[in-house]
Amino acid sequence: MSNYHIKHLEEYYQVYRKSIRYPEVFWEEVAEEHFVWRKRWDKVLSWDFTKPEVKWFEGAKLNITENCIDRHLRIRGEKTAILFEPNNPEEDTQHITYQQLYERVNKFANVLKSQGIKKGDRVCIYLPMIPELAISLLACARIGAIHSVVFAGFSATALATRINDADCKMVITSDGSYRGSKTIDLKGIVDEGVAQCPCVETVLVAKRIHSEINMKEGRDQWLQPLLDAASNECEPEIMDAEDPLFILYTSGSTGKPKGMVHSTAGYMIYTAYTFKNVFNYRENDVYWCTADIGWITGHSYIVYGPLANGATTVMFEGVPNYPDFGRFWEIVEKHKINQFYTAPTAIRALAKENLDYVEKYDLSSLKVLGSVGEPINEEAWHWYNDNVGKKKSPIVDTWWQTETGGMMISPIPYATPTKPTYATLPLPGVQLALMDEHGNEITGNQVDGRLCIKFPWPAMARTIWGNHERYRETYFSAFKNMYFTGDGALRDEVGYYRITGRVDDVIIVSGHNLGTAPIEDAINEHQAVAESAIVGFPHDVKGSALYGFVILKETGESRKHENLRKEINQIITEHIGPIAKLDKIQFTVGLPKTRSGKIMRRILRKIACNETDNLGDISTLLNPDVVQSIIDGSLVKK
Ligand code: 6R9
Repeated sequence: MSNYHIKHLEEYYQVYRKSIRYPEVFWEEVAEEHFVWRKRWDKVLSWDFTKPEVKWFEGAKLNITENCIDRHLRIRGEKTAILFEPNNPEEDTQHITYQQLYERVNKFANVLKSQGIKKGDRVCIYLPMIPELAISLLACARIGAIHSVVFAGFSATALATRINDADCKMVITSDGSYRGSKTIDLKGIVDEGVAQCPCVETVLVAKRIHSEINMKEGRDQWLQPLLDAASNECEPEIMDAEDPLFILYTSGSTGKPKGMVHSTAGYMIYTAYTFKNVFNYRENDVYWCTADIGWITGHSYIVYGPLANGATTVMFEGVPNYPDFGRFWEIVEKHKINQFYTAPTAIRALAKENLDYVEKYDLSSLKVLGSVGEPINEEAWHWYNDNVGKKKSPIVDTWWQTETGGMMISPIPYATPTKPTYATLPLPGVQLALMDEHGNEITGNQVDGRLCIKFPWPAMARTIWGNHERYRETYFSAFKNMYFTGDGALRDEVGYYRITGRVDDVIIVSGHNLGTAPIEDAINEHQAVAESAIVGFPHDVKGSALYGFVILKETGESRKHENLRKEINQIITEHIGPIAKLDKIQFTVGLPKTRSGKIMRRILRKIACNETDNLGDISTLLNPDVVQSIIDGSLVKK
């Protein structure tokens, strides 16, 4: 891609205004400048949010892997595309060049074909963070098969539900995986899950931990011998712009997970454009996103966005605390990482530990720090800024969703002045609206409301797999002609946006709307507090009152807890006002979290309301054990 970057705030506003006034011209220019098209589009955009139907670059033909791999070979063939950092720091890093990536993807694509996978077939990928994961996504895309990656931490039941929903013919997995000092029997989980999936004909198995596993005759095949026998040339399948590229499941507030369907051309240009601008990516930078490819962040900003830019993207197999809490920083120093992208939950966990773990390493290569997945609280923001970025690397707090495909609100580094806890300004092409509960747009600044998007952007999901009506109902029915995000946001005096949390997390106390995030921010400011979560519970006078679950850095003696409760409420009063004071504060060992690190408030709400006999499915939690400790009021880790 060209070297063009937005360089200062005024330029951002110019680009933004143009992108809003002439969205089709704007995106057409992005598409024309940077990509390989087998056939040009007939029409840039057609859309109707009532159906809803959105089409970008209709008539165009392309293959995304030609754009992510083939076209780099001439000038970047020997450049590292994927830098694989294993779980065990003693094991060698692997550098996969663009040329090697080309060969490995082509071989893998030929294996898929030889196993009967054709354009439009769904392939489930259940792999740890090893190179085969990125390669298998690209191999599917090479032949036009639709990949459906399931995070390899989900249970057998969760896996089976997703395989059946998308009617996958094949599952790609490994014998097992490493996670810190542990190993996980992935193939065992797949066996249990696939037993409930009549649609699965083949299971391909990569070797990672060399464990003894069962191979089911007629269904299971070792990957390596098939790769060895395959040719390293595979003609790319020429796809329509709107052909589905992948399905990725996200959990809704109710019902079964939603298989969000992303299409090819729009997703490609949007992830490429946002990657380059939000990370200020320059040729020869080394970029690292710590997410797992099992989440949208990994799809868009480990695989497709970086590779479409010919970047070097790091894949890390391990965890932040193995062999110790310095692992992230050791890797930053070792590979001279320039852009580092992680989640607030990881930052908070590391901020609890001794600063020596950070200070030991040379982090001077860092130029941009990213945050994604949840609101970043003020304390974590400062810790990240002070200790990792040394106050010289801008933090890009990027707001977006599985459904949006790419980042939507974020500072442009070195152009947009950052402000702690603010995702700041919409990216070019993104038209936001804040709506009130009567369906009216709230104009002006210093206001808050429900965050909606008024105009299509290229990477938006096109439907929910097999259930278009649910797609319409969930995202396009709350507000006329708008995509509703499910989040609340405020717009400050200069037009910066701050995400205030899921709208379903809003708690109304004595008629005042309170977002959970600002209260949690305030509590986390207390020096004894590691993390907290707020929910509402019924109250005679106030309607709802606030219940806080608080993790302390050190449990300490219980006689001190009463004082701590007072101090926490004092801080809340100082930050927000007495209205936001908590009626109940429970100190706890942990908070129930989803695999991607989001607090499951639904469960905490039930505990706060004493409805513990009906907690719903907790099997997909990262830490299901913690639920019983909270119910018991125990401060001891199980
Ligand atoms: C990319 C991703 C989406 C939800 C989203 C919002 C929350 C994500 C955020 C953020 C505040 C940010 N969220 N980024 N909240 N600030 N920078 O995380 O996708 O897993 O689908 O989650 O996450 O609530 O609606 P996904």
